[in-house]
Amino acid sequence: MADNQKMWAELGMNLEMHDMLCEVLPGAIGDVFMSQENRPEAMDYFDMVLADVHGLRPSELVEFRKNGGKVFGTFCAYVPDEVIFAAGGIATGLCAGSQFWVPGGERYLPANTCPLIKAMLGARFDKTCPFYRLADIYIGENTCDGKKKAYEILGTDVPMHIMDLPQMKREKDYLKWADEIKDLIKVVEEVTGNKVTPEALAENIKKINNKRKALERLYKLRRNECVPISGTDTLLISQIAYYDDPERFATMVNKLCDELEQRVADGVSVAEGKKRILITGTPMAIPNWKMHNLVETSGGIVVCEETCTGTRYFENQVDESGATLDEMVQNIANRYMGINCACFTPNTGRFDDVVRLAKESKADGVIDVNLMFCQTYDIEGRSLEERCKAEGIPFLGIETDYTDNDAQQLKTRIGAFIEMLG
Ligand code: BJ8
Repeated sequence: MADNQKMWAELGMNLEMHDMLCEVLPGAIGDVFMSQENRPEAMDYFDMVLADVHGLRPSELVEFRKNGGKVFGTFCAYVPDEVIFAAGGIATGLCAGSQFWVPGGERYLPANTCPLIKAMLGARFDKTCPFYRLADIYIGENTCDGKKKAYEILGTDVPMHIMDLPQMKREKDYLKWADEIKDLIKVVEEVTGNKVTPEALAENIKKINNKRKALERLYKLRRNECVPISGTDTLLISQIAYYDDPERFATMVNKLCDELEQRVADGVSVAEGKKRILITGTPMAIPNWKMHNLVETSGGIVVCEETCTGTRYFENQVDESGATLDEMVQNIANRYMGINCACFTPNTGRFDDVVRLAKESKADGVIDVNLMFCQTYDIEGRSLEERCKAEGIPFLGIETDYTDNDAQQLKTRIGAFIEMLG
């Protein structure tokens, strides 16, 4: 802890304010995670990462930078980590899931902005997150309007590169995204001073694919009648995926999956008598565990997340057969364009995904969770509800933020929905 204090001071953090943030974390971890019964032993690793979330990984990244390495902060599931690692850099997600950062963001943004965006700016400008301090450059993307404009404000304080994500999925859009990835390659080469070679890119395509495969294995295990792990624990793992070392992360997830396979064989379940719920909607950045906690303390078990802290992050591998840099870049572009974010039009692929995943995970019902003031997901929610209803899938739409103000009211609604599932 003393070492952490020194590191945080050297990163120019606001230590007094950061102490206030650190004070609430142990209580939240106890309430949300440690209160669960019958957790897999291999969750130890992820618990440890969480308990020292601002110490463990940041100290590795600080060390990496001392040796000349460059760290790239990212915000979106569309940013291809492969090319950053291929240049010898490290990509780290910049999470924005805490209410603690929202008031800081409101100093720069209208109050009616999505809490994720407000938290992004609060984390940076309040100087209370080591990841936001240590990243050499941020990689943003043109997705929703709020993020786009917020990046302009972040760019006054930190170097930023914005990727222009197409918002339709025509052939020319796939080519355009490949072009954007080539521009990103130029940026990472410039920042790191290293060339992205075909060999390095091929190696890192495999590395990130392995991480995806580990997560896919984990998610498939949740489809069993015996659900061997809670949704709350799985969400934590998906959140950590954004910033942990990819190889170590894949190893630890696979180790956990070995244990979960044994649990399934032994008939160990954390879902006895609970209703199976698929959650879809906006991403749940660390430490936003609100919905999972509410569902899983109201008679439900979350068996799948169709979100960017869920299947959108790992479904579909990058084709590993590319021989040239151009082929590899196009293969990367094709994989990422397969993500179905509400900033695209049309986005019916997401509806197909939700229906497919609900069937695969044998969900009894779907809960669509929208972060307040996120227009794209909010508007899309209506069509998603119609589609789910047409498929005979019970559906509940929820809009919420990072505060606990609505927790009781949500618990009542979720409890009633779960009861209605029979
Ligand atoms: S690929 S979901 S991570 S943009 S910030 S859209 S909640 S108003 S985060 Fe996202 Fe990439 Fe899409 Fe995924 Fe809404 Fe808030 Fe915008 Fe948000």
